[in-house]
Amino acid sequence: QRIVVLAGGIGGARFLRGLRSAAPDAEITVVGNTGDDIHLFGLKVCPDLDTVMYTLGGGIHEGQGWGRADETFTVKEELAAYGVGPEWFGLGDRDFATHIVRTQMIAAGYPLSAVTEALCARWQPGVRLLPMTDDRVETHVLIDDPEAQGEEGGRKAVHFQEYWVRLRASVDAHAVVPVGAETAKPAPGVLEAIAASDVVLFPPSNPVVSVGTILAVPGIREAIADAGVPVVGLSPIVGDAPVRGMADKVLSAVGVETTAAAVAAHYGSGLLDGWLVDTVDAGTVGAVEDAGIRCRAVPLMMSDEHATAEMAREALRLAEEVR
Ligand code: GDP
Ligand code: FO1
Ligand code: CA
Repeated sequence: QRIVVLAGGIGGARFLRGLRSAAPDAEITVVGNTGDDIHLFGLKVCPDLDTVMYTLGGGIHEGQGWGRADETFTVKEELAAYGVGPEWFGLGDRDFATHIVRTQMIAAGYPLSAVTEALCARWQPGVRLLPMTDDRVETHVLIDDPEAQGEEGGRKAVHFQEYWVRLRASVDAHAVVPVGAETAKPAPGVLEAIAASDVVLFPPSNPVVSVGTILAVPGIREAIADAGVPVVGLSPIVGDAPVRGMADKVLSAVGVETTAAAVAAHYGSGLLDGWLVDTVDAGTVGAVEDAGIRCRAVPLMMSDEHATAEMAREALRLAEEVR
């Protein structure tokens, strides 16, 4: 069985760990979000690709969900001693090595997809990890600019990481813009994997800044629709709130309510065939089905790998029902 998964960071990575154990013989291709990528200290950092790679490769800081286990921060402290920031982004020593290798290979002319494959040769994630594109796409968030208050257009765009990590999404997002997406091309292998897939899954990743950004790369959404295979998603919203993170902030920015049913409607019946909501949201199953999307309520908390594998099995079962 060939499965394609559009994944962000933590939610995508944890789901993939369950999927891998639920479907050990499946050929899993992950199309990873690169809109979160940021250049820091001259290095290219790809948080979502690295979260998937470290999680599936056994190197992740489990409690945090991102970055490396057993991490130290000597380089960061030394940079700070020079007054060189940003200090709000925590790059650890072990993690730095990944970004150095990546940046060096890119400078040598390798596309991000080839670099990701090379990094995965070490981590052996057990899936084929592809960036959504080799081109530069950067998600920016439009927020109020206190410096320009009262004036028309008193707003500014900040990098997604600045909004998420430095500002902790504490201010309203007026818009989310995947800068560069409109001219980006899917990375080699992405459209081919989708066309050859038996099922496409949307893990419980952020619908706006993870899955939404991947779908913003021209050709990917169309390839999924054209593949003619079941497309099944799992809600990252449980009980009208994100399980973790601040997805409600970016959902508001695109005019979508923070409910499992609203996220399904946002993807739409033109794209999505099946949708899993948590048992606490069982009351919304009817509304989702009325919108033309087959829906089931099952436990959706990824508390451990066993529970997550069961979620993956439910998603694959729903895919068979709508096939
Ligand atoms: P990020 O890039 O690290 O933000 O990760 P993703 O975009 O892949 O996933 C983020 C989403 O995962 C958030 O909106 C969370 O609500 C969701 N999430 C995290 N843990 C769980 C869980 O155990 N169950 C469900 N259903 N969603 C989860
Ligand atoms: N998230 C944080 O909340 N604080 C950090 O300092 C931070 C550093 C960091 C370094 C490398 C990396 O791959 C991820 C990192 N993240 C950090 C996570 C991350 O950038 C975001 O949670 C996701 O991009 C949100 O989608
Ligand atoms: Ca992310």
